[in-house]
Amino acid sequence: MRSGFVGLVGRPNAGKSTLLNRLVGTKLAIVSDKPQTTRNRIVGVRSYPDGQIAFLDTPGIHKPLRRLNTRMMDVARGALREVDVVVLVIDATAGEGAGDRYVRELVATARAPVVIALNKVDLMDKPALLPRIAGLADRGLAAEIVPVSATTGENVDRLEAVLLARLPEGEPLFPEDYLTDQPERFFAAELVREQVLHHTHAELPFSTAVVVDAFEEPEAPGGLMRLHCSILVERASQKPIVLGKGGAMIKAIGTGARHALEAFFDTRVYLDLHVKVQEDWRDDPRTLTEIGLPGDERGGRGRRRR
Ligand SMILES: Nc1nc2c(ncn2[C@@H]2O[C@H](COP(=O)(O)OP(=O)(O)O)[C@@H](O)[C@H]2O)c(=O)[nH]1
Ligand SMILES: [Mg+2]
Repeated sequence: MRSGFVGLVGRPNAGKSTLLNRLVGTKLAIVSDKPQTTRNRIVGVRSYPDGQIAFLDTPGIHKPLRRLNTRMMDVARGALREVDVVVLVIDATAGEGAGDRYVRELVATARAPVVIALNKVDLMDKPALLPRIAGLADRGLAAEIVPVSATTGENVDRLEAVLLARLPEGEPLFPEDYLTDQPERFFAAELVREQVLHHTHAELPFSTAVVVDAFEEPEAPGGLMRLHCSILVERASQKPIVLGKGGAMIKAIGTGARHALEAFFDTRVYLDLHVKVQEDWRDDPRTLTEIGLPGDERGGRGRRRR
């Protein structure tokens, strides 16, 4: 048996979260076409007949301007340090930019072996893929390069085999049916935030957060889960945008989120949403801790497993 931690890192929008969901077979991480969707470290455990992998999804690597982004980068850097294998997820359809060099420099600091998952190959002509792989191989950053599609699942089994082979020998670290260490209210907030991202544009996706004010589990199976959330915005002018004309936008967000929550928790859900203006929450340590990004005010990073 082999077992250990595998970190999914890379540029924003490379498909790390889509890949995590594909790998664990459950939607643990929300996905959007906007960069910086993932803010936290999300663990997803998958058990195989010959081992177990704990995957760590991480925020995309970018230049941090706000305290929120600094903490997101702490999460990504922390993952690089604590995993047994690093998966550098690269969008095969995206051209190389300055940001990629930054990612390579950061990944080069990891002591763990690096495997490149060259993602989104479903969008590529196969002939165009070969020079891309050759170019990446020339850099010598990765022990192996595996072209995959997180969306279709193409070649993901090959990636899993490559990763398992590189993990240390050992018994599984978690029970066989273990999935994640994030609390349910985290997923609740994320599913609401996914709808906010889906329905908003421009600045709003970056300047919104979702905070769970109250979370009541159903008293009996099939009962009603009650969830009260605040959608934080940074400026008073953003509130009417999230509410929409006659409340149409918040209604659409609520309906979409309720369906997602009911599917995720497999129960009926009562969802109450409020939009709250909280200036500069992105730089407020308390709010950041509340949304699962603890920092120095707690005297170190929380949530470490090992
Ligand atoms: N066509 C295609 N789209 C993908 C693939 N993987 C991710 N995407 C899309 O790329 C966008 C960013 O995905 P996400 O998983 O949120 O990226 P992350 O920021 O790296 O976590 C979303 O619109 C995904 O649907 C893939 O393999 N093929
Ligand atoms: Mg993500």
